[in-house]
Amino acid sequence: MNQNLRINGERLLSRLAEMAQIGATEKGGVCRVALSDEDKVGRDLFIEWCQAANCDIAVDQIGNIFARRNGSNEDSPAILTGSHLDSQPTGGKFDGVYGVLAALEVLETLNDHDITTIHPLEIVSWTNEEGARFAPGLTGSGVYTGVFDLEEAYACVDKDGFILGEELLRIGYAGIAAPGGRSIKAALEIHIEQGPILEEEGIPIGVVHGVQGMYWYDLVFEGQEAHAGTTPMERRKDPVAAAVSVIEKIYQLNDIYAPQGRATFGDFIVEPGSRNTVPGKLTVTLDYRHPEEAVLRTVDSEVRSIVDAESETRRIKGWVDEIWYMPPVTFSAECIAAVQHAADQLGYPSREMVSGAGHDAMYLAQVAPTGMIFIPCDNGLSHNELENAQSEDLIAGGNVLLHAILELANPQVN
Ligand code: HGY
Ligand code: MN
Ligand code: MN
Repeated sequence: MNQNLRINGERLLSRLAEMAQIGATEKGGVCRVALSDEDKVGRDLFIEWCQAANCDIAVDQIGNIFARRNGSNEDSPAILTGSHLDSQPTGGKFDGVYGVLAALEVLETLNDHDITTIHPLEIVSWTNEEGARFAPGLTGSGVYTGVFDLEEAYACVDKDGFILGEELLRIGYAGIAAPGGRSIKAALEIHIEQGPILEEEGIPIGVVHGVQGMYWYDLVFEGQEAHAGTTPMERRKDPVAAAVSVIEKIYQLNDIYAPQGRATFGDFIVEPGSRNTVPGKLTVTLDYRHPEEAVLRTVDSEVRSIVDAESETRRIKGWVDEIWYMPPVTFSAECIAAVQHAADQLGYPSREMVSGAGHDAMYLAQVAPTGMIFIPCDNGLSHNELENAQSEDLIAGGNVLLHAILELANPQVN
């Protein structure tokens, strides 16, 4: 009966378009950073759709939103699927949102066809996946799985001095449910690849086997403020000069681990930030990723040595603040198989892959068998307002999610 089941593609596409209006930017992207007014409006719309689909809604103390559809065996553990609604400041229309709305579309399709799964289905929108405003990211799933402490998460402060816990209260999403402990049999997250592989190979479905690991650092360089005109170069304690050589050396270090190593210096905070004053302090953010834990550990120790050596040479204080470490993750064979079966049964070409981007599924994998599905995105572009995905791929992914969930939610009694 279920073999010919397909999602309502038009409904999925129209909801993606409607959600993309919230925080829409001139270049066609979205700005819905975590716990902003725009994030609130997006959350409200998602809950409105879930309530119309007769879901039971729960919001936990870190603002994660769960929408539950009962199964025939109400006491059995649920199949959980979802992603995040928050975006980068210059984000795209599909990063995260696609995983949340494709999950809702699966639930709606089951409603349309009056199909009751054995296991209940829960769809989820996690708080602050991106970490763009409040670092680190994966806050909602990290608190849910016990990796992050709730009070520490509440105390996170953004660049403008706003506090995460207060912003959560302000937008009305400081729920009452204690994070964690929901009874989950398996979890799936569908997402755009955010990289070039699927599109280059002309393959619509990625069967994701795991996620590479990552470090987030603040590289801090502290020198001495001085006059730009009167201070001879040799007398300066210039944090920028130290940072420039550290950055160059880290790029060279990463060349050793090419092509998989990824070094990103995403933000520079200069103090006092006056063009005619030699800066007193420079903070450079570093996001370093690689699929192998041993390489991550080596690079970690090398980065620290490089900062120490260059700071001494430049007669300044330099240090490394480690913001976050996420080890590489391997997903569950059961979930990988369910995704592979669904792609094969639907006749979609697929390929195995490891995710270059971080996802909430990384933390979910610590508490339940977890897997991911990827679809291509144009030019592999993401974290960019021009992010785009093709309708046929968005719909194909939704159908794979539907059938993978049916397999996991209705285990065949042999
Ligand atoms: O940074 C990441 O990998 C994710 O897209 N937030
Ligand atoms: Mn994402
Ligand atoms: Mn992202």
